[in-house]
Amino acid sequence: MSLSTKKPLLAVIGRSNTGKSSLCRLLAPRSAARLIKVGKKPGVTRGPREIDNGDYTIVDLPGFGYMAHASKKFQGDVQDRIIGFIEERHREVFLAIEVLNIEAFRTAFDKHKDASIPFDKELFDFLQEFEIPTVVLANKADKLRENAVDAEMAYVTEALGLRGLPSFPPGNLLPFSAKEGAGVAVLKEKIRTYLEAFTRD
Ligand SMILES: Nc1nc2c(ncn2[C@@H]2O[C@H](COP(=O)(O)OP(=O)(O)OP(=O)(O)O)[C@@H](O)[C@H]2O)c(=O)[nH]1
Ligand SMILES: [Mg+2]
Repeated sequence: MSLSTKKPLLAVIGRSNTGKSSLCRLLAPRSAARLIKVGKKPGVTRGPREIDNGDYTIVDLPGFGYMAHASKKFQGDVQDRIIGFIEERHREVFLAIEVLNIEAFRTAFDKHKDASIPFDKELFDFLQEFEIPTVVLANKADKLRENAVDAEMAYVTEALGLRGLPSFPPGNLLPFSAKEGAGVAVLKEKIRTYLEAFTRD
């Protein structure tokens, strides 16, 4: 086992193209950030990729859902790998960040909700079952008009069933923009708090 895998893990998960790797770039040291691939088309990260970030390790997981040039079977395999990762490593994870594209969340979620439980929701519930502290990051907020952000955040609260969850403080749903750096200071503070609580216990 390499040294970095022994550090507590920050798991970055979510649908493809939501900005997970862009977020990892913002958190990682500059030398590592340069090596993280970001792309316009969904399905760029085929990881999980582990990034050493000093006292913890960031894990950039591949995105689920639609991916360019990938079969349905491959997409299903990715979901299985994300679930497998959580099952195997949950004891090491001090915080999971579920990244959403807040501009597209409602449309993507509505498309699936009658047929099955959308994977966004399944994944969130799965993290709670393993008692992994979770932050839901409403990324790409810069794409919405300022007065539209609140309504989309309220939709996410309903869709993921975040209201009144003892394991989920309301402040853990954060508006964010990896492009403009909005929300980074608040997020870094939360990461510190959860890391300290994890290493203390
Ligand atoms: N407008 C805007 N674009 C963003 C933001 N964050 C990421 N992007 C863009 O969204 C696209 C996807 O970003 P990635 O960071 O590669 O997304 P990902 O979730 O890692 O994607 P996969 O690895 O394919 O699952 C890129 O073109 C980014 O530049 C944001 O906050 N605002
Ligand atoms: Mg990626």
